[in-house]
Amino acid sequence: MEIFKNIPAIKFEGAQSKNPLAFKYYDAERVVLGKTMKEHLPFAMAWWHNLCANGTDMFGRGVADKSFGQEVGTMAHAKAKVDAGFEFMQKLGIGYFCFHDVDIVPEADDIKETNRRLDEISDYILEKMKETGIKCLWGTANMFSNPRFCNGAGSTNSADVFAFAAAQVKKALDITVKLGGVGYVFWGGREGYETLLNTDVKFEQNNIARLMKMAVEYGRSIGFTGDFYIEPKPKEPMKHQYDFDAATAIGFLRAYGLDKDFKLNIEANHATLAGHTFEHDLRISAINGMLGSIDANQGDMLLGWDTDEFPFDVYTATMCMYEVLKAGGLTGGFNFDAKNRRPSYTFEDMFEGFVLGMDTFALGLIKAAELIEDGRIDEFIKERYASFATSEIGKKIVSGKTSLVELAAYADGLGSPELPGSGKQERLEGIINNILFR
Ligand code: XUL
Ligand code: CO
Repeated sequence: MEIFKNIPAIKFEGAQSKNPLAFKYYDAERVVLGKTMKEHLPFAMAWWHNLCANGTDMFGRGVADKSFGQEVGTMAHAKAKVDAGFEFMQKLGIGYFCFHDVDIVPEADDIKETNRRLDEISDYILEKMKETGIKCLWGTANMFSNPRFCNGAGSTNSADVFAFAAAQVKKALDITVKLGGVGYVFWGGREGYETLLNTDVKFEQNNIARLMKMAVEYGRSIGFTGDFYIEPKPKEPMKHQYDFDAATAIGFLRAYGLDKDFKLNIEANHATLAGHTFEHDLRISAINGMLGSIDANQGDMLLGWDTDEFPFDVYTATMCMYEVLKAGGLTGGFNFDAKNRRPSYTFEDMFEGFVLGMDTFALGLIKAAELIEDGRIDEFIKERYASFATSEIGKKIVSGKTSLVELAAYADGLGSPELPGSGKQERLEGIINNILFR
């Protein structure tokens, strides 16, 4: 039974189209730098925002009706969400989805019953996957919504709650493997603290690492060959979260020997909450060989929280795709961890959010490819460090064949070194505008 009745399959109509339910830039088969857009941009739908969230916020109840004709909180509703989700992804040409355990079934009072429901719904999802060819990008366990996780999951002070979290991770891994997921995510929403006055940071971090190690051991034992991901976020809901940003998460993974099995899932709005640009966290991940997947969304410069908006900012999407192209692509994909604004509560709005996001990233891809082909940025950076490639002393520094003593003796002969050359930021920013708007 068709759920989104008045909404046709979304087609590419080109930049001149005024049809809100058509792609202006995302042309799945268009080839950019040797690969199709579809290959460059493995888009995913986030089950939670798209099929569960109804606009409820701290100040008011939901506005959007996501019952899909069933009583919310029942297994019939869980199945209706599967039907809605697959129809939605098919109509948009989205190849992947991401889920938390409790997005796909209502949580029962007893975990044995929740797990039974997960088995039942994942059978149904698997059928739909076979029918449509749509795949699972990643799964995860929600270890932040239930009150038992108020002090964290891996970082909790309660051994029983830790055990419960472990049980959820185990089951979420089972389901992710059953659905052929490419990755498995840890987003540590409550893995942090409200005050140091009641917190043993070292103990909590050791325990988070213990949970992750057990997840790796179990995952590998049941045939999971994909990547585990940490999704860094500095704060919200906790005042301070341990996976603050890419650099912090990489340090943590290396300190505990988890860096071979984990990569990062970088979310735009999390990077900006950490006081970075999106592209900063992508670059830090990429240069450390840990850029795995992306949660595509954007925040609001004037709001200090995680607004999870559909990406609209083409500058940022261009800089993101520049990083992704330079890194040779993602092993994961682009999950729209994004939700419609509360007043955009219709089914049509759900589609238009994705049309906006997919078009924004398609434009970002086109423009990032042009930037690379243009070559001026690359050329400038190469020139900027040329003294290390051309001068004798520069070559010695880079090859590690010198010492403070030798460099000090060299500096004695320099007098006052010449200024290091202009950074030319304004010229480079002009090149970006030139490529974006020519
Ligand atoms: C929260 C967030 C999560 C993770 C998965 O800010 O991004 O939805 O992506 O738990
Ligand atoms: Co996210």
